[in-house]
Amino acid sequence: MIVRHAIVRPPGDSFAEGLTTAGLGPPDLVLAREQHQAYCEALLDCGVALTWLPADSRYPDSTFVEDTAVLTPRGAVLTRPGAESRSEEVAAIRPALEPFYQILREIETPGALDGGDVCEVGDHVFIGISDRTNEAGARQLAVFLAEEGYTTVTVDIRGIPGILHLKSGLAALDDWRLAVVPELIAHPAFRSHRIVAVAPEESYAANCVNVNDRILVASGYPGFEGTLRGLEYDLVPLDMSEFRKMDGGLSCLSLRF
Ligand code: CIR
Repeated sequence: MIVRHAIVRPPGDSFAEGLTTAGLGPPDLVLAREQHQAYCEALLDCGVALTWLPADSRYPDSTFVEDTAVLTPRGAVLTRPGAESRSEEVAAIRPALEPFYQILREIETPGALDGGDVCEVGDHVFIGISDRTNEAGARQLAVFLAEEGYTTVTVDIRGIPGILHLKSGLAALDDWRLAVVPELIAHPAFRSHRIVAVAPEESYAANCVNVNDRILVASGYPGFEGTLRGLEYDLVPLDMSEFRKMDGGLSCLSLRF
């Protein structure tokens, strides 16, 4: 997919009050903002135009904009986040999407869905069933995506430690190759794709993002970086330490379309 545009929102003053299970201590807000700035510059370098939303301290997790919508070249779906504290983030993102999409479809109750559970690979989409995304939410999204010509399959990630969303453990390196954490490698949903295994001690690095044929990758994971370089991917390593403390990764920080 060619990425022409991305929506980003820097972390607000309440960032440290967001949801987390990482157990890595509180994030340093100044450093988080620097890392966010570097992330935005990397997107610009990849030829992406940015919509830079103002920080919104009403919602501590609102820098993780990816969870609020599912965007494809063919349509847009506003999500219904599985965490109560994040539900209002969707209304806050809507005005930023309206200039780009005539129709914004919506996940409705009893469906729950976080964008981090949705991984598009060519015309095929993996939808994670997680503590945030339920079967009803996945079914609603699958119907919308089928109308846009996508096939979908669900992947149940509940109970896998350290994997909040499907994309915490899975990334599309291109239209046929996936980066996958050990716990998901044998999943039948990935049988027809090429797999790049991420070592267990480097699991966090699985959340990488292809932006116009460059791969944004978390820095500090030399094994994974070496593997990708060996496969001749053009890498952009970025320090994600402060977002990791809040269970966030590279994909979560933007809505790309
Ligand atoms: C949360 O728990 O919702 C945030 N602290 C982290 C969200 C990360 N988003 C993502 O993986 N797409």
